[in-house]
Amino acid sequence: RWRLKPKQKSSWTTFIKQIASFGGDLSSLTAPPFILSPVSLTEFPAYWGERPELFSSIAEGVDEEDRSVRVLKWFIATLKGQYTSRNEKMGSEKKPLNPVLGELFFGEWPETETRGKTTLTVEQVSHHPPVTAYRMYNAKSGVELSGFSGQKTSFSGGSIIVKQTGHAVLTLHGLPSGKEQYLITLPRLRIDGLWYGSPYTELSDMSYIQCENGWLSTIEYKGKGYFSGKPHSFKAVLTPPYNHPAPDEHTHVVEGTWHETSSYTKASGFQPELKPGLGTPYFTDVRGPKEEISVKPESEQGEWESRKLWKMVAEGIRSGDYDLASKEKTKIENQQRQMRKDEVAAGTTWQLKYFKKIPHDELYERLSEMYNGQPPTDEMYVYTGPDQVQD
Ligand code: 0T9
Repeated sequence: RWRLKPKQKSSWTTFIKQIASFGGDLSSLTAPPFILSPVSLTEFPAYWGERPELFSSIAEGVDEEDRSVRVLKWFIATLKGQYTSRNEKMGSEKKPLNPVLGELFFGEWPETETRGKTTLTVEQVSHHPPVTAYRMYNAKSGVELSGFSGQKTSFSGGSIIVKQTGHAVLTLHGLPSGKEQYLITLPRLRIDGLWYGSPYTELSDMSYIQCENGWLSTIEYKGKGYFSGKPHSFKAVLTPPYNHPAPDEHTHVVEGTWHETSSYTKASGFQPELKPGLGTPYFTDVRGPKEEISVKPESEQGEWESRKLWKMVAEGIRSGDYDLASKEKTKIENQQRQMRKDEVAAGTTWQLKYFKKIPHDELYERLSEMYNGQPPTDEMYVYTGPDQVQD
């Protein structure tokens, strides 16, 4: 069952034992070279946009119910990219580069006949612990996603358990009925397969998509051996607001696997009108290709942009020159340490460029109480860059 060569095996075992006894911020541990990814965590928010048609067409929903279905569909369709794409591309889950404070990532999914341009802005807003803020916006449809992402990790039963801190807010601007917002919570992860040297991610527990008008999707995640026996299984139930006149007829249940297909197991009397190309017998079918984000070449990027900043480290990892990778990584870390020292000496602090931290997200406070009693204390990073929407 081992996928590793004997020499890798011993360094891997040492690393896993270190994780097991450490149980804190994994980003600070030194992992064996073969598990390193050349991609920084600041690139991960791009997974939200890799089904651009599903994202922009949320605004085409004819009413709250239709739009809630579309938000759920888009969300489920992003999970494959978010949680299995490293396995597909690199053979296993890998340790991403740990972003530096102020690291930036920009990209877009260009306009086509069927959709407007979607842009992504990402900024690393904290280094220890790592926190990434992001904002994705499609001006033509008025669909905007804002959020931030951090992780709390622990070790249990041979797996790394990752509780995601942070949440996302999807806003529909410019609907005839006014602004409409959805609060999206994030699932819990388990990194399995550690002892065999081939880590992969499984999702567990529940996550929620709460529309401020009362429509609520409750998504339950199970792995192999639970309700379907298949890995990457989920069941989503979308329910209408409590005062809806016909709640049962308007409850939707979708079941399947988030990396392949899912279908309605209880369709409401209502079925969303789907655009050509979006309609299949499935609720989601993500077996086909997704669309990766377009990013400017490194030669046109600024010094703080992720791929330029990590260029040499990534080159070292990609080519197997781990001495180069580690030398270049040390350079970046030393520069960072020096900057922090200089700030202390000057009595200044690092200023974020595209986001502003607020201690309490008003939407989170208002909506989180509606479904799972989470204490309303979550902060938020509000986008302050160009192209902001006033409504
Ligand atoms: C937000 C996502 C997140 C980031 C990653 C836990 C993890 C860092 C955070 C949660 C995205 O929207 C979705 C997907 C994968 C998550 C990563 C998987 C992972 O293993 C890493 C952690 C920090 C490690 O690198 C652990 C070390 C190693 C033993 C695993 C290969």
